[in-house]
Amino acid sequence: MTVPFATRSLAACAALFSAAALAHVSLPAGGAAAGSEYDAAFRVGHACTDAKTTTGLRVQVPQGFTLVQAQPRTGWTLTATPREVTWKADSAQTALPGAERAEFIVRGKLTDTPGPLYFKVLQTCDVGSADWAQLPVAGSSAKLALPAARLDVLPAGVAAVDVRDAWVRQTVPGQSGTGAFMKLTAPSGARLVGISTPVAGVAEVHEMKMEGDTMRMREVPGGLALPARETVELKPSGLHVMLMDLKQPIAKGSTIPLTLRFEDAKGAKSSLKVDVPVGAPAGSAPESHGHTHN
Ligand SMILES: [Cu+2]
Repeated sequence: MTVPFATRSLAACAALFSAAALAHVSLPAGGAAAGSEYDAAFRVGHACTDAKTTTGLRVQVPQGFTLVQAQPRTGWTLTATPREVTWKADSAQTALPGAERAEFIVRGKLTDTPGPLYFKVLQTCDVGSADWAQLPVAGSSAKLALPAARLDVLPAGVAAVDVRDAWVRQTVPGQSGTGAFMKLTAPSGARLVGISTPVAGVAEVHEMKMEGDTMRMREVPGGLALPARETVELKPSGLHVMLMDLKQPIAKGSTIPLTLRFEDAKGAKSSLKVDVPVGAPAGSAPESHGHTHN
């Protein structure tokens, strides 16, 4: 069925609107290493209900986070005490428009004890305010209307990297290699330096490069850099994980365990094990050309 253009663009607008309405003041997923110095970047992606701009943000510093410094914002007044950091727009002109995203960054030293930390954030707007201060209730999975920002403090060796929308391409009989795709975000920055899986003899991160008229792939030299808080997407015809020397067919409906190994800027090693479903997710564009390796 063909969707008329007008209907499709309306649907896209509705999707954008609802995503904005559901957004929270939050920290990037992926967590942070216990004992590390961490830039908590609070993302504000919308104003309060019925408001047009965000005019202030107050972050309560939880136990387990020792404030080092807060990042000033042009046109805003910053006040910081060990327990509280506040930014306030100097005028309506410097307030944050509802449709704009911004990060408010607080650097601190994290506790050595792994576990979740919750930052309560009060967002004030041209009209009203939103108190992002609700904590999860033990034993309840009910969705909170105004959740506090959560940070997962991770034990040593567990990678502070968020892995999303991962999938592995299924194989046809006789195929010896395939690709794995995902979105990776490292809140504090990291480098993907190795991959392993029991289903493949070799697993590498590949990049695609034009050589004359030919698209070729090769292993990313020195590992794949994941800049802090930037999402790096591995996708068909772009960066990808190449699984070679397959030991079994990769069947749709199964899952493939992948172990991703990372290093941070100081050389500290960590890893993450993910179970990746086989088959392109619904809505993703099918690959237009074959994926060969040489
Ligand atoms: Cu490849």
